[in-house]
Amino acid sequence: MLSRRRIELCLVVTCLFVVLFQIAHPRPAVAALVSIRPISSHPKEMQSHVSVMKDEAVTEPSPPRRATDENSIPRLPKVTRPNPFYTGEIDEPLSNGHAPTAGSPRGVIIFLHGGRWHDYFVKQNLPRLEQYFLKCYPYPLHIFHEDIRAEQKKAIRRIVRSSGVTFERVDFSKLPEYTTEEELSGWMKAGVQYKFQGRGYRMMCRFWAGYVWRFASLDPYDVYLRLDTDSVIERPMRQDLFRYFKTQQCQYAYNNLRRENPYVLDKLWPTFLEWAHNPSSNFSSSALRVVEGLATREGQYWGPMYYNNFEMGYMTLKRHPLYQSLFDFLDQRKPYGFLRYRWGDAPVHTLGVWAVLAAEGMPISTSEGKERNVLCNVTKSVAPYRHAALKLPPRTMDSCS
Ligand SMILES: Nc1nc2c(ncn2[C@@H]2O[C@H](COP(=O)(O)OP(=O)(O)O)[C@@H](O)[C@H]2O)c(=O)[nH]1
Ligand SMILES: [Mg+2]
Repeated sequence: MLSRRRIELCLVVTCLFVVLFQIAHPRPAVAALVSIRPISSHPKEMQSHVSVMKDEAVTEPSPPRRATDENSIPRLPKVTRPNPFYTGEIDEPLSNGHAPTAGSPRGVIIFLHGGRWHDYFVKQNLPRLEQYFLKCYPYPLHIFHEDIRAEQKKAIRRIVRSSGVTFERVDFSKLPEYTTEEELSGWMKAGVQYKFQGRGYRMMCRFWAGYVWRFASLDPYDVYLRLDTDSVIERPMRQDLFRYFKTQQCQYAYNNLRRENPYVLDKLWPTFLEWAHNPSSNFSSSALRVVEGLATREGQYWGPMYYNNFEMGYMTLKRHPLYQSLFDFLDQRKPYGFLRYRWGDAPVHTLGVWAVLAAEGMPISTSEGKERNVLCNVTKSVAPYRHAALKLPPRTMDSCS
């Protein structure tokens, strides 16, 4: 029989061993999950690699970060999930653009050309963007399009004299495997759905909500500004919006937070909750409580959305494994709400942005006056923006400060 003293000794040695093992093999944290990988110099090669990235584990939220940590979501591995809209047809920018000044953030302005707005784009939107911003801060433009014509490209390049413009074709022709054109037509006629936008618009919402962030052509950039062809910068911008975004320690910037039409939100919130509670999502209950706090009032989802004609953020936010996993869940699982119920990209990216920032322990609030808040309304402070404004002041040349 072992003496009591020997048993105690054994216990002490075992404890010591456990402690030493913990030190040598710490638990994986979020930082490990999003470790740096080199950027591929072969974007097409990367894009055609369509294996679904395994959702890596976020077992618990990382400790709260200070709002002062600059760009504190670490650089992420590239998104290697499938991208059905990718075509590989891309026109490199002509040399008319000059590079942003040294030390500027690696920013890009992204558009999707198509739908009914071409005239407004070339007559109102782009000339003002050129005069009021690019002339002083020549950030590149990346214009995705379905079928833009050669003369339309030429006209755009004639207007945007200060920046390089890249055109990249996207393919909205194929529906996902889970549906057919016939079934989609039925969905678009069911109930109140006939009052809302059709196939092209619904594909556009899937594009902006998730697939656009998978294009390897956006790899060189850290911060994006997404504008619609009907978004217009009304007056000269007195400072570099991208620099402002960084120096204010923003993670995401918007125009306004408002309520989506409840008729196009059918089942979005329950599907989000299904994703959040699904163990393979690795979304912590504490992060879910944060999102619930912002997205519900008296227990009811109120359909908040960062109005989608203007938004800005770190690429790391939209490429985050949690964001992309949420998007895939919403896009690929029943009820297939983008196509069936015309879910907009705005309420979806609002939930996705909050989910990521909550999981990363960032200070977020819907109240604009809050000091510690990485969500910034920049159109009040820096970027005078209007949606489809018709009565506009004349375009005047303005000297850069
Ligand atoms: N390629 C393509 N672009 C589209 C289509 N529908 C809308 N867009 C573009 O997507 C953006 C958003 O469309 P918009 O009509 O402004 O939507 P809203 O802001 O939700 O009212 C705009 O830049 C449009 O030019 C489409 O069917 N195909
Ligand atoms: Mg719009």
